[in-house]
Amino acid sequence: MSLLIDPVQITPGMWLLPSFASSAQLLPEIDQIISTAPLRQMQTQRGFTMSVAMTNCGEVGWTSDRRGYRYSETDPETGAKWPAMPVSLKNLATDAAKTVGFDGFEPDACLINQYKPGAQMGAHQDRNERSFEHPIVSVSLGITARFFVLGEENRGPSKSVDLNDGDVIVFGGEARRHFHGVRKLKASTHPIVGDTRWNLTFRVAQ
Ligand code: MD3
Ligand code: FE
Repeated sequence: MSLLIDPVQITPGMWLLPSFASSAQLLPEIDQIISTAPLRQMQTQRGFTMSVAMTNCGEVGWTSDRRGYRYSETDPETGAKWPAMPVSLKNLATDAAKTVGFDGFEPDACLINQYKPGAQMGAHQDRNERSFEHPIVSVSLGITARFFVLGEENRGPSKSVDLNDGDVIVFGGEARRHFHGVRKLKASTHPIVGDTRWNLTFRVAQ
């Protein structure tokens, strides 16, 4: 099935695989994860509450609080290990990366972002991972969001892409370092997912 997908290069190193993933298949996996590692709105170092609700699966998970951003082996809310990354999710990420030339992508972390209408993510770089040499694979499910990407600096012209249900993006090479974010989510409804957008980002953190 996935072999029929034509990757589209958005910028050097940034590849879109339209409809590569299936929300009907992935939603039960997400439900299982959030039943043990509940969604939470994290605090930034400056004391703001993020509008996106987050959790993780994998060997380590990304967290933020007044002490800063980091990867942790345990969920600070429960003290327990993060739920394991389901094999089906890991294989999806590995397949997507391989489709655009990144063989052997073995993520050890998956950040799960839940957007409700009005939620957004300001421009940032992902730089808490040990190395930039591995790509990041992003899976979007549910209602459409407008994603934007800049360059190595948080200024200048941006490029925008609408991310629809099932779309997968692979960020490798120079795109891996680029500032990016998500515009405020407009209210809408997806027939399976409802009034929600999910984004899963698969990373090699350690
Ligand atoms: C480009 N999430 O979780 S996914 C994030 O839709 C994040 O929830 C957004 O940015 C979301 O960090 C965008 C696309 C994405 C993820 C990681 C990247 C783009 C990236 C890392 C480097 C460059
Ligand atoms: Fe990011």
